[in-house]
Amino acid sequence: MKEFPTDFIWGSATSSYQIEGAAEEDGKGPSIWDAFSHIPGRVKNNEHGDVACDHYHRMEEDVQMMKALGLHAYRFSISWPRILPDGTTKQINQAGIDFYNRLINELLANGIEPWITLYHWDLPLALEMEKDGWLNKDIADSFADYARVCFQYFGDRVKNWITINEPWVISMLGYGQGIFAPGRVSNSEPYLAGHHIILAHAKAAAVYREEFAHQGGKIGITNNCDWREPLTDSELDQAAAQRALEFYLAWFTDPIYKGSYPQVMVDRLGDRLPTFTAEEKLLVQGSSDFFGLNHYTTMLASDANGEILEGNVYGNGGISEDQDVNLHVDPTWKKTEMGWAIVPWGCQKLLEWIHHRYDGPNIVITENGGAFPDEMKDGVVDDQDRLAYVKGYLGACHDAMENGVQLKGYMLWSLMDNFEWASGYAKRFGIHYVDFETLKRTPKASALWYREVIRRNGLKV
Ligand code: PNW
Repeated sequence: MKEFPTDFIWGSATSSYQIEGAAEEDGKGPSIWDAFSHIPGRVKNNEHGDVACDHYHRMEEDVQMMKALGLHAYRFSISWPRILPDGTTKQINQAGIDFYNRLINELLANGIEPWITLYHWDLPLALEMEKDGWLNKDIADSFADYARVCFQYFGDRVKNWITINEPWVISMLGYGQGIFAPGRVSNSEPYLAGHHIILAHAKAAAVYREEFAHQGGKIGITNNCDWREPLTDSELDQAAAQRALEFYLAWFTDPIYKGSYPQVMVDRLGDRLPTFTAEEKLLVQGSSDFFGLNHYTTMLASDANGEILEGNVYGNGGISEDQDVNLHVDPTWKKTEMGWAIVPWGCQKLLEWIHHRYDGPNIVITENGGAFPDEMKDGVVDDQDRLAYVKGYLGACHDAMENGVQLKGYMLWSLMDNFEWASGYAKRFGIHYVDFETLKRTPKASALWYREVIRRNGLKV
């Protein structure tokens, strides 16, 4: 048995746009994902989150599902425009406040700790149309104002706050490759958006620490990162893998833990990478109480030497050239339905890389999981592939902890099948199966297994 510490936090995660539905109900304003998903061609089969899992109307049932699992923690996000319909505090939507109050109270009444993400990509559309969203520095203040509203209304009961989910995805997929909202394609905007994301996070954290210290909670940010394994042990490939990790994760975590961007980004990006003033550096450094990490996969990195090869995972767009790295997947590795390779040892290596680079921070894995081609047969979904994925990654977490990594919790993505962004409903990440016709939820084999892992506080090996 691989046993976990007695205070280890076992959780599961979702996000507002992916599960709530009720897109135009009870005074909610539109978000960039409402708009983006309704542009023909942006999402597979032109699907959208208008109804999604209808969690907005099935919240009590969903909390019972979490209780049956024995979850310690539930990570969900607040839809910014459900609370502030135009993104500003001009109007606070009481019905939105009421919904999240009911959810929080229901969780606590069932012994489940709420972990709230303030921003999981559903930016109020008005801020995009009128202010250019994350490209405008003013967004940092808008976000801090929104965060303050959340601390005011929910902070008496909520003690775990995640400001922003996955700055890399917001910047690179939203402003670089354009495959996520707001759908822009550029090789400079990602770095501007990323800069404002860091400032927004830091301002919200400062509001929490300065005005709400008496609430006694913790606030941090969640970044995503894959592992980058050098293709060969040549010095050039080793340096390429390191550079790829710096362009992915250290882009956001170096400013927060060290006060500045990685030197390699400064050198390679020139004036496309904004700079922090002395005052901003102080605001940003030390602004996260824990290291939130979403991790799914691993790629092989090799030095590109100016030549981006056919088949590079990120194509010829800015990402590959900027870091001068070729990324590939070993053809012998098994993959999930997203095409993401299943490499548990990459998870261990990444955790140890973070541990060493940032002096042993408290890490929480706020997402890990996989999409698999689930089939419901006689009322049962026997997702042995997902179960094996999670078992492998949890084993890797345990090994990293034995090597000193301060991992404090693990949240499985996702509690239930949901709207998988540009992939629509075709990609299922849930440990509960959702029938999108009837919206009925059914625990998969992985859910029944995860319940036992939580109950035993460990993995049978
Ligand atoms: C994360 N990538 O998204 C998100 O936080 C979730 O909302 C999402 O459902 C989950 O992972 C599964 O996709 C990512 O291309 C999207 O590297 C894309 C990437 C990584 C994470």
